[in-house]
Amino acid sequence: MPTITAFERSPDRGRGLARDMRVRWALEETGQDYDVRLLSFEAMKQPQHLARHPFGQIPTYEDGDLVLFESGAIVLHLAVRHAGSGLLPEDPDARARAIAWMFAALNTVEPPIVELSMAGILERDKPWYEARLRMLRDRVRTRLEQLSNRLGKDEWLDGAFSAGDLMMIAVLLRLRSSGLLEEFDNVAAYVARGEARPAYQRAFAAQRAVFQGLDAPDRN
Ligand SMILES: N[C@@H](CCC(=O)N[C@@H](CS)C(=O)NCC(=O)O)C(=O)O
Repeated sequence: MPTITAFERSPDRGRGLARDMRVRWALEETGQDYDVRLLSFEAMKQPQHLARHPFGQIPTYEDGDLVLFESGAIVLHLAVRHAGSGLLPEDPDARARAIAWMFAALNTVEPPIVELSMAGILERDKPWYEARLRMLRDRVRTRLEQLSNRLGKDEWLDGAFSAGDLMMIAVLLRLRSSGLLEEFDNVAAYVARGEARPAYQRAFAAQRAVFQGLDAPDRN
């Protein structure tokens, strides 16, 4: 059974924003049981974990001899490995487009979102904070508007739900408390469709149970 790593005490207080959430979601979509190794911030920087993750972060994924880091690489591995799960389309062109959406989520949409949330944590006391906040919110808004235009009235980004949607929705969820998602009805509805998936719900409950100090709920 694969083992992933996650925060022992997630800074998001169990709101599903840490990046193990996207891996848990992919594991649930592909029907895989998994173990979780919970790590303190200190343990993440120790040699044992640095051997798994050169940057001392979570999540990681271990299955037999395979040790992976980077949430995108892990989700892609799961989608390829469990081809029948439908996380990647069979048609080669559609598959390539789903992977492109994964990269878009991680490389184009997530960076301004991370910058916005980091500013809220680290720069709140700076004299220029309000002006910077406006600029960062506008940068995120630009991406949301572009995504909204592409999505239009469609249910998912490119045909059936795929790993591209999983990654995009996992990234967009980090905007939950910003009020920005609500400015784009179709994007907000898209995120809600993702959250309504039973696999997402199971993953969310499992990571929340860690924060609440409970055992993970029964998966059946
Ligand atoms: N690009 C990496 C980012 C990993 C990352 O930033 N993980 C955060 C938790 S969501 C972390 O471990 N932060 C603690 C730290 O960097 O010390 C991925 O997608 O897996």
